Amino acid sequence: TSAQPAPAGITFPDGFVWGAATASYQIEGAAREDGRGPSIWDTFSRTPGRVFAGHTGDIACDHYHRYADDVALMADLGLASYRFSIAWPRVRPDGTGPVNVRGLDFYDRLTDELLGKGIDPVVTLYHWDLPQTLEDRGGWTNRETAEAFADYAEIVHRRLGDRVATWTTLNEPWCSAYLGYGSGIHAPGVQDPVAALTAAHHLNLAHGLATRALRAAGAKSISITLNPCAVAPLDPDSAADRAAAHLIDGLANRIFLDPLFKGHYPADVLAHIARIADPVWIHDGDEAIINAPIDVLGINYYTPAYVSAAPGHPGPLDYPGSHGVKFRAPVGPVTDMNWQIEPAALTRLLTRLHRDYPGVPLMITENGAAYPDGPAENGEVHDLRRIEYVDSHLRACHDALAAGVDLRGYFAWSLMDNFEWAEGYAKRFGMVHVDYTTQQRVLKDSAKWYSEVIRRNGLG
Ligand code: GBH
Repeated sequence: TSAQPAPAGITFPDGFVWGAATASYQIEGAAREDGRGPSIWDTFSRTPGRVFAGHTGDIACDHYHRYADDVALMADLGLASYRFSIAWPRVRPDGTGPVNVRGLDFYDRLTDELLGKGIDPVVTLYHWDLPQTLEDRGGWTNRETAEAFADYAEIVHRRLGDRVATWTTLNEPWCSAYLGYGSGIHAPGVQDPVAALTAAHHLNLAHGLATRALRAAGAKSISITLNPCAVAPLDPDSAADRAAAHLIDGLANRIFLDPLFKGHYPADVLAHIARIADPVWIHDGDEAIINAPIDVLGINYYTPAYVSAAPGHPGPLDYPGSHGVKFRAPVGPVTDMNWQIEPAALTRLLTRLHRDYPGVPLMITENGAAYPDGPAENGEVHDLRRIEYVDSHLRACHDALAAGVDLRGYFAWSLMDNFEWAEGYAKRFGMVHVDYTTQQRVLKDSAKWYSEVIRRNGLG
């Protein structure tokens, strides 16, 4: 075999959006401040055994107090956009009822700080921190949570809509539904396939109702972020493996994408659900609400999945009713999450979405890698593997563009090291290193490299 040629330089289209992303519970801290109510992640992380080493988001990156310094860092990097999420329990501590103005004030200050530095704020309304009061009434298994979400969306828009153009309803409803209520590895930690499927529908409905409210309020750009599973049959020549992949594609992807863009759940997905329970939670007219037009589809991508038919295999709890399906263990290089690295799977995913759901522009709203970067030494962190990960995935994005995919931008996950959910602070996804003792921020090599990518709008 001959040596690989050095990859050629590539340039992205004019106006390609370069950003970085975070989420409220993962960075803010200040969990009991300024009238914030508890979220399901406060409850979950304070429950022994749920999160690695008992870590919580009580302090996290203390971004609530350090937001101005953090925005200055973003400006140093040359970010055009910053994707952050709003904590529902800061805005409405009980999910419904009184509005907590001091919570809105924080996002108002953050928005103005960003705009003052020429950075476009991209708001996600829900990145998993559901008010605990709503969970006490069933959380996402309760249809009323979807209605409460639309009210909350309108409240936030009323305060920020004059300055925030881009609104994302939900981040990764698959995770909220299936990790929250299926496998229970995320808050609220429920293990119940029926609850998981019910939650998936109510999350879809929440998106549709919020989209309607935001549209009526004049929101400029509305989107949802999904984490489509880049699933493929382990043996493409095996009909049984192809059927297994189709089942997972239905439960992971088409259950969200089809009502969103086609106005109805796929027949095979409905039949699958019906084998588990009578889906009485899907009401006439719901699919039409979910089908409201959106302006952008956000895609979070990290890793592919290869599945095979394995009769008798229990199947993962985060895919309700998937017994007989086996996920292959990662092959080849993996990140610190043990997630297989395969940039070409991102190109395939984007091409497929563009083909099957044409007409909606796509945005990479998260992509990145965890590596156990050592503590900063002499103000430096050498995270070459993260640079390689992002470089190769940007090339995969460029390949999708070349194939005609309407991809508008890329947000790195994450701006800084943060609370990685069930993994606590043990996994570091940041381009900026955070010392959790001193709260000192240090630009990793990847941050410096990324700012150069942004400056030249491409890769050398
Ligand atoms: C995102 O979730 C979140 O939006 C973000 O908050 C989080 O910090 C970030 O990613 C990093 O985790 O376990 O081998 O089957 C991503 C969640 C990751 C869930 C990939 C499904 C499948 C890989 N997804 N995972 S595997």
